[in-house]
Amino acid sequence: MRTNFEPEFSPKMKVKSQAAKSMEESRIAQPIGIALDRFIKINQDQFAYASGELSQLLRDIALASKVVNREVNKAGLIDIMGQAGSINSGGDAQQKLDVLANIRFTRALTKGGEACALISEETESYVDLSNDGKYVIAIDPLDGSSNIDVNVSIGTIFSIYRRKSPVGQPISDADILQKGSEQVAAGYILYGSSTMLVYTTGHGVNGFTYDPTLGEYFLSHADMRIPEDGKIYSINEGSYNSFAQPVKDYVSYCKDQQYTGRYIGSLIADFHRNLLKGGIYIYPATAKDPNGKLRLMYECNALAFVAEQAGGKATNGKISVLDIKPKTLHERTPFFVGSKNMVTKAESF
Ligand code: P6P
Repeated sequence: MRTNFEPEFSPKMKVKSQAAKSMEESRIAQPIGIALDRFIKINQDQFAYASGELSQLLRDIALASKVVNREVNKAGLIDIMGQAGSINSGGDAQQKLDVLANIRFTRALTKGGEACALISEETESYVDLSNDGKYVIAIDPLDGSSNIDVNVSIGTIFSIYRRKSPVGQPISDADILQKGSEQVAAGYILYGSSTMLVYTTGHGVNGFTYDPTLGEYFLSHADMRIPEDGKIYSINEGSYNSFAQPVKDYVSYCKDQQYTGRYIGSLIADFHRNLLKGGIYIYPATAKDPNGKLRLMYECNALAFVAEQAGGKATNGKISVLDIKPKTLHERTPFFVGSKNMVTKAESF
């Protein structure tokens, strides 16, 4: 597959990246086609106090995603389909790719040395990476893994926090149970018809498409903004009978407005489509999941940060997700995320 961007080395690109340098202070995006490494380097200056560790951390995550992407793309070919036979902290049957993705991201982040602790859906407690890294990572290595065997897009979700306790001290709850508003970076990788890395460091949101023939991510969606309004609502209406009345009323409102129902059953796929086209994704409290199904620390916080940085909104139905003080690692929260005006409308119910 030929990439339709100019590869990094073309002289014209050099000129553009000079131009890009002059824009580095603004949120105006760098030129489409710039390679992820160059983009990170140019924008590193926006992180005055980061002497490169955050940049290295983003590179470590991108590297692990390339390995996972390769495994996801051949899942049907070698025997890593189906269940690993083990159970994760949430009681979900672990798919082999879940386990593999968790190993890959943990290994990349451990080797990178920038993260001192790792919070993962796949491990009961946090993992102390016993190094002097300045950052704490919360990650869902492979969300929507029940979709693997049916070839539906799946994703990795990550949040990056600054360590609070002094380096050299043991990791404390203050380092681990941080509010989403404390994130310094967050994003996701979508293993879909193409593989994309979408992330923010608090200066807008940018999307990179992976070119497997070059083994590189290239900027394909610069300065992503979610439309303030949308006509797509994503919710599992199979649980309709156990929704709270206001949620039922909002779903009826969506039908009255003749919105389109789109629910892939893979959070990242639904979120990404709504980010591009406008829409709302809702996973409310249900009889089965009275606090909602999605996890605050390694699913909702990251997507809430991305959504808000793209001009959208994310709440638990009452307050911003980013303001929720986590009490436990794997706690769940109701989740309303997407176009600002749609989330506000849903809250009004
Ligand atoms: P339900 C996948 O298991 C997941 O965590 C999200 O990716 C997805 O949006 C949601 O759960 C689907 O859950 O209960 O609607 O099948």
